[in-house]
Amino acid sequence: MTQFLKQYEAKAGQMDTYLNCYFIRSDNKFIEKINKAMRYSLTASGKRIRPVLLMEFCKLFGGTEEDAMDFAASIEMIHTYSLIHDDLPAMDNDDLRRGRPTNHIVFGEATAILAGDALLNYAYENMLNKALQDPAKMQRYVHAAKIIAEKSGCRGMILGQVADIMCEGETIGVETLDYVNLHKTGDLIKAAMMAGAVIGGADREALGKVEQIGLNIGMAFQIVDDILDLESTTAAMGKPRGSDLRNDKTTYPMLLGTDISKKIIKERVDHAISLLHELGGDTAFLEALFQYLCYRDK
Ligand code: GRG
Repeated sequence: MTQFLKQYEAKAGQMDTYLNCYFIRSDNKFIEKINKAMRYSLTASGKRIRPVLLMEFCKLFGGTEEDAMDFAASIEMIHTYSLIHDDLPAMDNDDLRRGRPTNHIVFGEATAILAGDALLNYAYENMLNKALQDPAKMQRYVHAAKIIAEKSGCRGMILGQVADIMCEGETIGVETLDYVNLHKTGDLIKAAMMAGAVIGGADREALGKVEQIGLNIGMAFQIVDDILDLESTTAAMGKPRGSDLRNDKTTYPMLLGTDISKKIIKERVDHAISLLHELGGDTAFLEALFQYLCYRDK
């Protein structure tokens, strides 16, 4: 295993441990029920990309792990809520997620909706708690929480999901596809990087660069996901890796072919890495992480 993978697994593992600490056992059967459903999806084996990005961008600007941990956990809660809701029968109607039956298959639709809602609210509770605990850095924490709220809400990830649903079954071009990808996938990745940078102390100019890095990595990440779906479908003769690949959804490899899509991924990653270098500091791990995320084969 490469040095990078060892480091990444250690950081993701640390995040797993931390996420587990947010839930306490209770004798109250109602509390126990919602906690169980939240924890089921949150502690399943996700890649923990967003919390690791948040943490690393915080450190790049001089912050510590302790400064960023609650926000890192919170962004993973928001990501997990979006997956639970996306899997519901009213949306993608998926049976499997993170190698397990989806939340609504195990707990029922009503509880799955509530578990998603609860994770979303718990995320903001934890972010605000952190802001209140550290008055000296309250401004940074509130700014970071605002970025996360904006980029995951009706001008960010949710907007992307709405656009995606509205485009189902329609013939769309690259411009519309970029709009969907930018918001649905790119905005939360961007928010993770920007929130980390703000907590670490980035100034306005640096934050603008981080936003551009997030945009490019988020877009590249979605194209990779679509190529992997297409390749696994071809390999399995009609069985998609996840049901994200559906006939009614347009993707980059469907529109432009795999070779051009891979060229676009490389252009975006190269651009992100050159902006990262402009930020200065020790960027080696982040550079390797971008390459891992955008040149992965599974
Ligand atoms: C329902 C509000 C709402 C939003 C849904 C995130 C999302 C928007 C839908 C999930 C489906 C999907 C394929 C989204 C594109 C982004 C993406 C590739 C998500 C998967 O992220 P990973 O690969 O997943 O980081 P893990 O499980 O590793 O965390």
